[in-house]
Amino acid sequence: HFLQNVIQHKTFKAGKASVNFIQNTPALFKIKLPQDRTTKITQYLGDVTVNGNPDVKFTDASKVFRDPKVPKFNHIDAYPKGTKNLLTELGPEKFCEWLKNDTKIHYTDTTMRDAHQSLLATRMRTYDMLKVTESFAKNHPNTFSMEVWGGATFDVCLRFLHENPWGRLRELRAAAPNILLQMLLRGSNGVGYKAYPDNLIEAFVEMAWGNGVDVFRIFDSLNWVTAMEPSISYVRKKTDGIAQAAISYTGDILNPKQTKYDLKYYMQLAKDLENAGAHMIAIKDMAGLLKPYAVTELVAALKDTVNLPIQLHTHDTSSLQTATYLKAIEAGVDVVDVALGGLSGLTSQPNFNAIVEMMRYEKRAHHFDMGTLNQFSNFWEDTRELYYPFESGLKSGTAEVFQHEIPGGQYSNLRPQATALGLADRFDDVKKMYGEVNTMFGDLIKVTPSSKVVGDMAIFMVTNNLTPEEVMARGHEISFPESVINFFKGDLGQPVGGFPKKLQKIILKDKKPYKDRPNAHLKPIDFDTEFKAFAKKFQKGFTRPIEFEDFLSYCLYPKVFEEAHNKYKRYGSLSRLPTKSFFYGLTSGEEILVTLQPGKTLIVKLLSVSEPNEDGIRLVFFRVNGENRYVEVHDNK
Ligand code: 3PY
Ligand code: ZN
Repeated sequence: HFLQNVIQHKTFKAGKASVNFIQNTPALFKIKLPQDRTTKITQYLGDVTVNGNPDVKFTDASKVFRDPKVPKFNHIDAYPKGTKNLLTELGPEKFCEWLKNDTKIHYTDTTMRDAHQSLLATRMRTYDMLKVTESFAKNHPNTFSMEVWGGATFDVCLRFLHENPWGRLRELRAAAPNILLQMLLRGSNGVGYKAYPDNLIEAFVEMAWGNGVDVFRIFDSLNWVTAMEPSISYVRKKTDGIAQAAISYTGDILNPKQTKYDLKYYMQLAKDLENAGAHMIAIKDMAGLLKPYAVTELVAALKDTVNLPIQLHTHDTSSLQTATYLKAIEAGVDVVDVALGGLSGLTSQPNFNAIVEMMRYEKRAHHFDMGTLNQFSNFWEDTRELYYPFESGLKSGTAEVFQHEIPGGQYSNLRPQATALGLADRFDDVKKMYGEVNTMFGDLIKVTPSSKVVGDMAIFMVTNNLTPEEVMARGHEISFPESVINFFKGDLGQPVGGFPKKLQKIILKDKKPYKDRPNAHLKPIDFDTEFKAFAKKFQKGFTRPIEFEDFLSYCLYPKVFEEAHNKYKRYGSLSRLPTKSFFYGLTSGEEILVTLQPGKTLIVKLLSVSEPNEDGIRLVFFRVNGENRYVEVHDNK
């Protein structure tokens, strides 16, 4: 702020500032605080210090945090050229030709999306990501792409983190302009858990590209190509980005008894996706079931079937998946998904650092400076500590996943979901039941949102002590969870081989199922009229102009958006608050720096918290940039 005062002073502007200019100009030291933002931020800090963050279910007072170190980079230097520059130069078709012909193995870094979705219930804040993004983009421009958006991150930004997901995307784009940014799109379900009107998905894709996404990984939770075709066509029509269509892998192609999802099934699926216009094919092994010897066959077969680059995604839940990558690389896969060491392994992706080492001196090696790559791993290892209440509790790989088939991205959520329903001690039963529900439902592709339906049913059955046999025998008297009923109606589309008929009747009772695309039943959004009405309703609470992107957030998650908006009105933007303070508040005497924007930094110190008065109100005293102030907080404990 002081610097801004200097720069904006008329003497300085006129180039007449002498050596004594600063000393002789007291006005430069008059620093005006952004009062409203300061009040809101201190209110948040007061609330969270007294009552805790409602999203944090337990705290450990003995926890000591280390200060994560950002690997060195030069802020002034231009960004080295990377894949984003190449895509701009070549366009998607030629870019994919280049990728297919390049013999080096390429890496997608999932640290900022799937890794924390799968290990920390998606709670990673933009604040921590932005600390390292520029450094990473400058140190490792060889990275094929950074997966940073989509999946559950959109919902979690709004629901739990007080963040605008579009703002996150724009800031990451600005910090990494040279590397492809990637998102996970649930096809016709967007970044949600149900079908949305087609024109909403189309607008979403267009705006995602406009705000920074280059690679759209598109999947359908039942591998239903009919449901993926529109999204593929929107990427082709509305963007110059890459439509990467995913085949979601389940079961085991090597199991001779398993005839539903065999090699032929996946080959046909890949062919259909190529015909639908995909630029790339991803094998999306969301639960980590694709074993090393199976991937050899799958990659070879897909390379024979389609003329597109192939990317492999897995989760290391069993701890076997590095071997799968080795075999896939030998079989000629073009890109593999990895996470930086500190956020890798278990339900997350295999370890980026270790895989680069594995490939060193090999024909397909891709050079990465290991010194800094390891520093980035350390950065995330230290940062991860701040998120300890969101850890899933899994301590080692588990081969149980080959039985229950729970996706990595769901695993870290299923335990808290079960715990919240009083099933903490019965998580083993929930996992077992998940596998049994899958069999009962006819062996499904299980990935968001179909995986959520299986999870909901498993929890429902464990809660009510129901066995599959009992459901079949007395299901007519049972009211099933809404998500399960809607699924059997056809609201998530059609599963491979159709629904099990008898169970469908038991669950639907007198409701009628349908077979066409769920989206075809939804009224298109009238963007002109509805956006105007939206802006009128919500502009008042915003200190920035309301955007069309906000309207898209609202269309996808109306209730969540409204609640986020209410929080925004009370607290303003909290994205600049350090993570420790965001989750745990301040301790007495603790001082933090909050850089609201370049040149506007608050130095906030917690002085004391009073005893509650007879109405339960405590006064929380702060010193903010040398000025004393307090906020009132009702003690809810
Ligand atoms: C998501 O849809 O969020 C997933 O990560 C699916 O694997
Ligand atoms: Zn995944």
